[in-house]
Amino acid sequence: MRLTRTLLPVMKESPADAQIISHKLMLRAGLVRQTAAGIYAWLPLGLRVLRNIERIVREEQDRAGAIELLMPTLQSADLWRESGRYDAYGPEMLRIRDRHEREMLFGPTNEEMVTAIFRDAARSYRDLPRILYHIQWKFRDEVRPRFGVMRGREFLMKDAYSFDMDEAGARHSYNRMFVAYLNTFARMGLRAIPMQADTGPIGGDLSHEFIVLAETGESEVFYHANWERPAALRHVDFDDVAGLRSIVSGYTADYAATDEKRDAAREAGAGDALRQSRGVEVGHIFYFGTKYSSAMGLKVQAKDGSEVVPQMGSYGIGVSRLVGAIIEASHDDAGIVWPDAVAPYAVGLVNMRADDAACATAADDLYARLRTAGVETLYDDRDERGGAKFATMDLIGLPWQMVVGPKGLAKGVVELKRRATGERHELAVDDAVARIAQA
Ligand code: P5A
Repeated sequence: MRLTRTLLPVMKESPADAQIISHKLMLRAGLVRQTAAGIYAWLPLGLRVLRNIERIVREEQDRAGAIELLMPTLQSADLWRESGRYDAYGPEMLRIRDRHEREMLFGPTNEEMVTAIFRDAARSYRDLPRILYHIQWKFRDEVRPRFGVMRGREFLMKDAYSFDMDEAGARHSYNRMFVAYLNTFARMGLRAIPMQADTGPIGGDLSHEFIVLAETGESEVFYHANWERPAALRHVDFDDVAGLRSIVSGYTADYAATDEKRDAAREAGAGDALRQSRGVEVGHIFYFGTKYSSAMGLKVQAKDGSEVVPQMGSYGIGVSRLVGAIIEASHDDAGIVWPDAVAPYAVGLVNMRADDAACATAADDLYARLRTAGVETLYDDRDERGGAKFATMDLIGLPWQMVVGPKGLAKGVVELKRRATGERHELAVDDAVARIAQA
């Protein structure tokens, strides 16, 4: 993409209303614009990051055996009356009336809707187990939307729902999502710590939050020093019940807890290995048994002909929140440092001297070659000074920068800079293209 053809409104100064670094950088780097309190438009660069995160989430859900569908954002109040949550949910629910005065709402979550869909579709044990998920916008009328997309009112969530014949099956589904989440966050370059959590308005008796450590996070966390090790990606057989159980128990053995459980953390004897930090909740999983299935009359026939009320769980990932969380975890004084897997473009191509015809021709040629090699490239072809272009590239944080200048050209080389480390190398043009194409 040529920078002169896209919409990339970068800002030198931080907007006054942004308090935390990820919010400041998202506005300065032209990723999002607020359109109302807690509601954001995704500009082209931000949308590319959001789509990359979605893709990783989707791939890992599919790998774990979950099945994608798409449910609407608007729901009927009657659906929520079936579970009893319509009155219980309170002012966080955005309630709407249509032209016939029918009561509707903008969905804050989908337990009711998916239970109704499954109730109409599933007849017997042959239809279970199933994990259904979608990636869809949610609305929660938070009292204090803040920190940009980290606590928005409208936000993108991946929500999955599991249906099993018995508790053992439901725990296996829970473990599938638990391990899928470890892999999902590791692929994004994040260390996310699973912590036992309260279930709040979703209900149930088993729950974990996945927390990314960041000083500006909203949750105070206590954890075992072992969690500071980087997470390894796993090749997992998701159908292996005992194997998954042992992975999960291995991960939950090292102590981790949120604020309220601080004293329990001390008592658990974490001792010198106990660390304290703040963190951002990027995922939350719940096992709640028959809470929704029994309230909403979901029943299926067992093998022996008896009727069984399926056991359920639900599993959320804050897809739009992750954009902020990744920036919190990966930035420096000059701007964002995108992990390769989620970066909006792999490389930023900079023509240092827009006024030099030979440089412009060489940069145009490199842009064509990178595109032919299938490398996602943002080409800064603006009529601007080199210094301003370098500042923009550092701010928007693409993993590689390729710089074309008159001195290098005379020698037949371009400069390749790795954003994360600042390392620079001069490479022959062919080698530079090949180097990036391999990365
Ligand atoms: C699990 C899936 C649920 O809603 N029902 C369906 C369950 N869980 S949750 O913890 O309430 O939300 C799941 C994740 O969504 C993100 N999130 C938010 N992101 C941005 N702004 C918000 N206001 C917001 N609220 C929740 C979090 O990442 C959370 O873990």
